Amino acid sequence: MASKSDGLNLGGLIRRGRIARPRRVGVVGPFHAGKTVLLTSLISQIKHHTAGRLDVFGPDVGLAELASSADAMDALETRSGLAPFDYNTARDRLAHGGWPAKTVAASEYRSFIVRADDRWRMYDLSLIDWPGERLADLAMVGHGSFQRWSDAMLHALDLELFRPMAQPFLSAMNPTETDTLPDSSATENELAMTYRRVLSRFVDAALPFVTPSSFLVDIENRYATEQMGTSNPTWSVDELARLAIGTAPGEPFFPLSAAWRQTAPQMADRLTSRFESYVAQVVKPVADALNLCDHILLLVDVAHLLEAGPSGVEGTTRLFEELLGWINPGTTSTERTLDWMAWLAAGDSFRLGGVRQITVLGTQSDRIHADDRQAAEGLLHQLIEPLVRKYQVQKRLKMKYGIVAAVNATRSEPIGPDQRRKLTFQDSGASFEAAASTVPATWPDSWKAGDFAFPRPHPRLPMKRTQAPEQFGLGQVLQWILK
Ligand SMILES: Nc1nc2c(ncn2[C@@H]2O[C@H](COP(=O)(O)OP(=O)(O)OP(=O)(O)O)[C@@H](O)[C@H]2O)c(=O)[nH]1
Ligand SMILES: [Mg+2]
Repeated sequence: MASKSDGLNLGGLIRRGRIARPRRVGVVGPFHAGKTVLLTSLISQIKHHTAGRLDVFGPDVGLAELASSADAMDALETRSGLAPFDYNTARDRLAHGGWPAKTVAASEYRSFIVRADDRWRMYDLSLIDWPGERLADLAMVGHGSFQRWSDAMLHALDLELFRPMAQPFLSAMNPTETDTLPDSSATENELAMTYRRVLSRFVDAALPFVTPSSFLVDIENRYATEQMGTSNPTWSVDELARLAIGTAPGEPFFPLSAAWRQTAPQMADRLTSRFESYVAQVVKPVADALNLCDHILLLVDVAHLLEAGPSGVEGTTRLFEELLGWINPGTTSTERTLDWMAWLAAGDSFRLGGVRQITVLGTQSDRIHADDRQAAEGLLHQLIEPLVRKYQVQKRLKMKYGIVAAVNATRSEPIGPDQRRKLTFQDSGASFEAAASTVPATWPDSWKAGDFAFPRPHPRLPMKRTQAPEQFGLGQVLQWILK
């Protein structure tokens, strides 16, 4: 591995005209998919891998990080303007046997990296992390106006997947002609409460469509249930009223049907202006950071989807469909030509095209028995391929698929005649064994939540600060990112 004694000195290298290769990677996936753990482990692998172990550019080629946004002195500035990713705290948690805290604010890790065998090129890598909840809000930017967002939301809430949970709100939005529709704050509060109830049902059903996401992570980036003082909300009127659907609990917005917009124009105006200020303050920064990316790591926890049952799979598929529609990945040949011309004129810093590659990663795969991981990768293909095909054909989107464990916390025992899958892991110094379900070769035709179960281990100890977590699949991911 390269070291200072090999002559790697940042100031000197840049002065000597090192060629920078920008790599802008967005780590995307529903909440709890494993984004922050993946980012933490990836960074740790870059910083502390043992030569030959990670095998990104061949067994003898190490990577060296020259500077990063997590450095104590002269930290690099982030490219997106987001806060720097708090690598040190996340790594510290892992090193002490805990998982990093739930993400509440978007952040970026920026890093200058060289390969030990090619020191004239430097990767200028940005890895961007979000709280998964914020992804559900992107539709607001996609639809562009309160009116269009409202119509699209009401249409979506009427789908089979959501209707049973959204019915009271849908009925309120479609008042019969005999109803009186007072244009008052009291009506607004009542409708806001009905909408909050729908969101609380989505939370209970683990459907990733809680928007405005301030209901879960408020705009001060506080985890909303923490403010309630409970991780098991009862969704009482009191509790619900404290959760913001907008920039503040007292200034709610929710989708408003055309009928209401016509009969209650003052309420419509209030909601429109709250929508706009929420988009500017909360959604736009996330959308802008996503716009910056040319490579998306799309994270899917296959074990969790099996555990969650068909509605979890349908909800995730829908979220991805919306996300892909919003990102519109791939580039047309015109864009590629323009890009190339711009590059000739302005150099590497200029870029018109958007996302060129999506890497789909099955995360937390150490929760799945080693003999079933290929089947899990098959499920990943079956889930995502139909969603990306049109972008591959029309816009030459590059796709990769992989199965990873950013922190491998289990060992798979040999499968005996009973076909049971046993995993061993450690907790507080003691060794435990737990059964994991068998992963089917195709998504089952019908099953229900609870039919599948996979253990949830703690990370293994001890992990020194300067020792990268044991993982699998990340060498390949780094190769795809840096290539
Ligand atoms: N066994 C195992 N568990 C993992 C791994 N990665 C994540 N997990 C588990 O999944 C949980 C969520 O991981 P995070 O990385 O925080 O998830 P996230 O996608 O960042 O979630 P949000 O920040 O809520 O959007 C962790 O607390 C762990 O319990 C892994 O590689 N192996
Ligand atoms: Mg996170």
